Amino acid sequence: MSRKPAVLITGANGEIGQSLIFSLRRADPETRILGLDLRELGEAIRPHCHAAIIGDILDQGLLDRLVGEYEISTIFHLAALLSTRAEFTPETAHQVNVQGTLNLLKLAVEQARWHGSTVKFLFPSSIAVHGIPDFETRESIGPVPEHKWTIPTTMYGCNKLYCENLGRYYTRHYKQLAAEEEGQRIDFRSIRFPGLISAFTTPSGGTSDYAPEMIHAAAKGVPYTCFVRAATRLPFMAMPDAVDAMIKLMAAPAEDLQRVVYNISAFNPSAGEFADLTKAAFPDAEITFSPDVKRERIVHSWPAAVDDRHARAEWGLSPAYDLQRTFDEYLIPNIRERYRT
Ligand code: AKB
Repeated sequence: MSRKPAVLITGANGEIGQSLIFSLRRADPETRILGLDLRELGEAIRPHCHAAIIGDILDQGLLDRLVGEYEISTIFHLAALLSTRAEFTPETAHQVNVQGTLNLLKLAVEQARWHGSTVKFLFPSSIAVHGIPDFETRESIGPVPEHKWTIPTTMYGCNKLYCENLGRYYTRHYKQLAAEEEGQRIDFRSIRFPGLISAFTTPSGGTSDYAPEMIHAAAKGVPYTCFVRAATRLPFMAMPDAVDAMIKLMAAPAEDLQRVVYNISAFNPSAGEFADLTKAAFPDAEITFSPDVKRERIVHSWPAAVDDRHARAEWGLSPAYDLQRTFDEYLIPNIRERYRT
């Protein structure tokens, strides 16, 4: 039994989870982190977790035990099946991405009831909630705001969009017809992430993976065939800025927030520009373009740029890394060190 408030992170072993754990602990070494993942937590992050829990967000018994054992004040619900993987197993993706999120929202309500205060809930949504019909349209519409073009074409996009709505429901309308007022129990906040690029981990199962795959392959001296055309543009962000954005949004006073879901982005290079910067850093890199029509169609259904003015105005989104700085100060030095090239 441990009744000090704890932060629950699902998908703790994933790309975002690992970075988030380091950042939270750096900001406050006393933070009690419960790291939950299907796989055993990596050695580097395990010492930073008060408890490392191997388990499934679909295991109701496990979640019930967490409610009984801990006082959870904050949840970062990062566990998900990403867009490419979800297209191979759409029903499993729905189970994990939607049922898993519902389970966590229910856990948050029970926690809030149990200890009588609001539970904060961060949900990472995605540019995949957008669905743009074709390449020409995406080139002509300019930066896309949160409420436009929201008819996604992927299972992952459908899941994320629905869960944004679930979170809004749990925060603003939960059991609205109940005889007794529930009061506000969950404070759900969501960020629509662009493609993310980390120097320390490689993604798996996503469709924005071509950018990080390209640079990690170049550093390892492995040829890379990019599955979108060189002209394809997509919003991206360096991982430290993504984590910083989550921490900033969670710290923002509720009265400053006008919405539940926020677009964010930092830069939006074409795949060709990304390849040029990669080759400038690794002159021997072998990068070719051979578009995979189906995966490229998914990328082209996402915006080439997003309008993130609400995040900037309401909670101070201000990415520190533009594209050049991401390469010069974050990716290249850390990736070189990682592969010792
Ligand atoms: C994916 O490619 O599925 C993710 C995303 C854009 O949310 N990286």
